[in-house]
Amino acid sequence: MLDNLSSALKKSVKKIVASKRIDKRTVDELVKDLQRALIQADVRISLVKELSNRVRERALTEKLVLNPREHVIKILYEELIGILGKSVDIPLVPQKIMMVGLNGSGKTSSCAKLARYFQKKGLKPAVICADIYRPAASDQLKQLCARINVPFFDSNSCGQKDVIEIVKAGVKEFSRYDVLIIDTAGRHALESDMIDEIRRIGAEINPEQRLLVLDASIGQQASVQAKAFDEAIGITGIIITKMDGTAKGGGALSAVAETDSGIAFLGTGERVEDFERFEPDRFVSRLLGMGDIKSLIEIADESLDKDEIETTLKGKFTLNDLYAQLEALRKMGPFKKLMQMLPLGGMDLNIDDNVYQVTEDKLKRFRVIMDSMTQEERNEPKIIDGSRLRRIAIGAGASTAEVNELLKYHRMMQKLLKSLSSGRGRGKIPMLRGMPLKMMKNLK
Ligand SMILES: Nc1nc2c(ncn2[C@@H]2O[C@H](COP(=O)(O)OP(=O)(O)OP(=O)(O)O)[C@@H](O)[C@H]2O)c(=O)[nH]1
Ligand SMILES: [Mg+2]
Repeated sequence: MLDNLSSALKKSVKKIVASKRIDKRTVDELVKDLQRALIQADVRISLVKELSNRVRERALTEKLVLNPREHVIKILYEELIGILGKSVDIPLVPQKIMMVGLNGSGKTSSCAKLARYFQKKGLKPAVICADIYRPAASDQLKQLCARINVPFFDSNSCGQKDVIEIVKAGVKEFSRYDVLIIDTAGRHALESDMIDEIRRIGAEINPEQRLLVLDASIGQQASVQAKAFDEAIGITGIIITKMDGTAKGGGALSAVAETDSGIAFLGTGERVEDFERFEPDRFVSRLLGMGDIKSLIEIADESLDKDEIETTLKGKFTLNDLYAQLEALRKMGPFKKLMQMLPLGGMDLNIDDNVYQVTEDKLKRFRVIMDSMTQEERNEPKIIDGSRLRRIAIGAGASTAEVNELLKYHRMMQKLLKSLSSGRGRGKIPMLRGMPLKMMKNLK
């Protein structure tokens, strides 16, 4: 998603991280790169200019709270959220949602995606097709709904031909469901008969949400459409689809951010699961390669004991700690994925791939080898010399190479965790604070 923009921004961040000093030249270069990247993503030129002025001004005049590099990255992050991010919350409550938008924008696909979204959140969705003009429309939606086990209603379900009658019958039929999603027919342009029809459906069922579906490839034009639909029928939120297939997504996001409407969801592919809530901070973090900090904190909160981590990070990290740590990490999911979620984790950290490949089998082997060590050796692996190594290997029925592998692995983790814990600031998860810029340095 927005690969070009993202790689350009990541490159800029990398340059900042690598620069020895943050001076006017560095900032000017950053601003130039930023302008190029945003204009290519179809962000309005005057908006790009405003943003670059602000970045330049803030980077050079604001009082430093962080180190200069972190300071500039923070400004970049905040300013990008300022132009790309205007989100709206669709509450997880029983409600009726009407989907509107021009032809081919992705309404029908998004109905199914949205249904699945609510389903995953534990609500019972049902879908009503109010597109009576395109014969294939009903089948398309019906198939999508069947795939995700969501009940579906259309003109065939009630024998009605009139859109209002169909919707009325559908709402009645699905009175026991939590979230009713109503697909409507699109038109090539904002035509009065479409507006009239949507208005009539709206007046009949009074939906809590009227979501406008926009194709990301329209870029800056998104604001024109958003304003027009909002004036005509009142929009409560926007879904931007096909973020995966266009370089102009940044233009669409920034254009919407300038209107009164907020973005609720993004469509990121053709599959029903290619759909996500639009959360500006997460979105921009990802664009910058700063990882999904919030997600990581959530996952970590669920599966790790904070005090345990604190102790591990503060202490000297023995082999015993390694074992406990590995088990905890295993609970959190693939380590590589976790590393990518860390701030700046998307960048090449130059960590040996072995770090990621701790399989369950290997864990068991490591355990057996550790069992063959004395308490002293586990606490102070440095004392393991050649003869101790051989003794441990024999005791564990392992080769000395295997024991060495464990020791090497331990050293690698020790180094990694040490660099993580040396980040400044102590928060919920200490290693997430103080941005691992240091980590990058240490691992280079
Ligand atoms: N790559 C990609 N394709 C999408 C996305 N959303 C929708 N599509 C595709 O876009 C095409 C049009 O999507 P529909 O959901 O049928 O659009 P619609 O607004 O219902 O179209 P009409 O009912 O004709 O107005 C289909 O081929 C979808 O598979 C997306 O997020 N990414
Ligand atoms: Mg459709």
